[in-house]
Amino acid sequence: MSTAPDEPGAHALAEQAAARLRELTGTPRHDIALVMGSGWVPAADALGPAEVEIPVTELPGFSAPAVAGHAGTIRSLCLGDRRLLVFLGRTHLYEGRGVRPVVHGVRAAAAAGCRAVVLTNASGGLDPAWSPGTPVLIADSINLTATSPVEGATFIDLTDLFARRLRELCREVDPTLDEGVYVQFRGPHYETPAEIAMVAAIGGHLVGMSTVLEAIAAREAGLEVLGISLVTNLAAGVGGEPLDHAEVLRAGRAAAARMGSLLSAVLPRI
Ligand code: 8IG
Repeated sequence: MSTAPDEPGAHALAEQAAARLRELTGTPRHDIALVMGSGWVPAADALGPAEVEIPVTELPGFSAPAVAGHAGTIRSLCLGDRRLLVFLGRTHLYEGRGVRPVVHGVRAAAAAGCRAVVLTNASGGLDPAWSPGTPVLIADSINLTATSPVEGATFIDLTDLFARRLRELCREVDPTLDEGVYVQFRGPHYETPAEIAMVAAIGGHLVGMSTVLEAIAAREAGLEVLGISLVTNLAAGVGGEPLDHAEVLRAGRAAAARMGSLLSAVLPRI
């Protein structure tokens, strides 16, 4: 995306956001960032009360999220000896503002000192065994957005995009957790059954509209990435039911307690 010559670059803008975050939280650095997707806000509540909660629009480079169920605030809180930065809501590529705003939170978190990011989302599942409300670890991903957050000829290794170490930590806490390959579409429409058949053919297990571009930006910034997807519906044509955003939010609320205790157990060990 082209920008005016006097506009700050993406990384400079992230530095500005981190500086303002330090002022507003009175905290010199944060350790772990969490991005809470659709239906994940109740799980964020389970981490404990925010010491500071800031509307994202108070920080340079953020805009108010457009989607119901995406709160658009940032919390700072301590869990054990870790200082968490929790983003309630995210910017999606389908909002049409380009890639930079989609990954700005991750870049701001990196500039704020975070060494790891937990990216959560809600998704459609291709495996009929995943009933709505099933959490699945993201083992790898396929980017079908036809874009990248990386600007210029910077070649980022994505061999271990979603850190094996962090998936194994999650499985020590909950050995029943399944894993799968997450496929990011631009959206905002859901897929056709033919597209879901394509996803199955190329090795995908989960479909959604977020996370992969953020994970790439996080790797560029040197963060470890944990991805957890909450399957809230069967992908188009798998279950025979039409897809519905209200169903997504309901499944999130129902799974919140399990997700909250998983995160509370895993975060202190990251
Ligand atoms: I929740 O079935 C949720 N998000 N692309 N497809 C895509 N995104 C989703 C889906 C889905 N369910």
